[in-house]
Amino acid sequence: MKSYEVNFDGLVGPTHNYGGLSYGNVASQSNSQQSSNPKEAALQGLAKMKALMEMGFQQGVLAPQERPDVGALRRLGFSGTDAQVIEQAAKQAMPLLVANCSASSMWVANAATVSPSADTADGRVHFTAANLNCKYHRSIEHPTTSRVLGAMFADQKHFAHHAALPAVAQFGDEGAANHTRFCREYGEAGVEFFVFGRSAFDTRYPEPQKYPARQTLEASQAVARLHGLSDDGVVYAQQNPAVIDQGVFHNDVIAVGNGEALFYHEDAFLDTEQMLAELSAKLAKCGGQFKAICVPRSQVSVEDAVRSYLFNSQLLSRADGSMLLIVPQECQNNPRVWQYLQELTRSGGLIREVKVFDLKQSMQNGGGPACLRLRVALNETELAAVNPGVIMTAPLYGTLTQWVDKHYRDRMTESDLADPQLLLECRTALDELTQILKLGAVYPFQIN
Ligand code: SUG
Repeated sequence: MKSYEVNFDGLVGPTHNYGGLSYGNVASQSNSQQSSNPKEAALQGLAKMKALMEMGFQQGVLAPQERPDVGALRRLGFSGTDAQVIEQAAKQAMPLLVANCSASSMWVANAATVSPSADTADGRVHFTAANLNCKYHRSIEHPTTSRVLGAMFADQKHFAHHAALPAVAQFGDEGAANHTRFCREYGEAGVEFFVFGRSAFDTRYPEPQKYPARQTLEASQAVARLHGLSDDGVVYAQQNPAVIDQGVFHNDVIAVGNGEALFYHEDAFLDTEQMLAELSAKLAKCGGQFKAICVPRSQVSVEDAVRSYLFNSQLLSRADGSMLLIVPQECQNNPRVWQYLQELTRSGGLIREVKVFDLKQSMQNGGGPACLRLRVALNETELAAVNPGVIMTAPLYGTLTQWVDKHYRDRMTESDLADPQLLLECRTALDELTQILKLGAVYPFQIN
């Protein structure tokens, strides 16, 4: 049976803004308080989805969340009508209003961890919504994420959904941003690679000194258990704490895998040799041949990797077995990274082509091409069981761009978030969106 990697991209929500909310994420911190352009952000994301669809890849779309999150503000003690809740929060605790307005659900690599049916004990595709417990503004995403994923992958014969892990730092889980899968074919059993930043219960693992390590080993192990993965089908590796301290807040800022290949920076991991040997041995048991593509620090420094987001790229398989790298424009703007990419594609290795996308609006908050997509490997039967409303087509692209043009503002600053009109605009837009994507009622304002 045919199988595919389907990329579900997060549609940028109407409140996209630069809140400076993510300590440890260099772009988020350095662009704090700049004015944003939500309309441009959403159109940039849609342009990438359309381009991949036109290249022949399977492409889907994941809906944004309701923001401002008035329910979350109420849980923090603000009361009255919805407009009064926003007004009080703006007056008394602007940082809380900003956090409750974040459009951060666009980075759907953090929405969930997904295990394809070929890897799981019950032969279903498993999803665990990420608790995103390290940052308040992201920790409020998972209830709606679960409802949206449930509406997209509703058929229980093929899809199993797990609630987010306990919402404590010891089980900090950032979803697919710290998870990669290696396989020969997408439909065959593979090796799931879980990368963690620290251990919550075992003091032998070193920790970063400056910035938080968001993903714990214990969270990764819990997800592997929930999904029914076999020991032979799993490899755990620790991120180098020194790179977390340089701004690598997720492993997908310094490594990306696809098929049998791992493209990574020399300084990305601890115990790299042992990890490569384990990946190679376990993939061989699945009939695959592991291929490591290491980028040496002498050619690209960690700083350049973080600035350019070279590794936050999408590594895609082409029909002839070679691979294509989707990178953000920031890679082209960095002479050392661009030089490296020229040499890489000319070398006759696995990665033959690089395509550049302008995703500046998202990049300025630390979200590149890979952050914006959730990969779901599906066989033909499973793909047919996905809600067809969320699969990208030329007409859907047209409808969504019109929807963005109609509802989104082209400028947003902190003071705009206090405008009670913004809440109404967002709800009107999202109500229409659930009809476009045929999701049913998934937002708090639709179900409460
Ligand atoms: O969690 N930025 C996100 C970026 C997530 C990127 N995802 C992956 N690497 N997969 C984060 O730090 C910034 C929001 C703000 O500052 O307004 C933010 O949440």
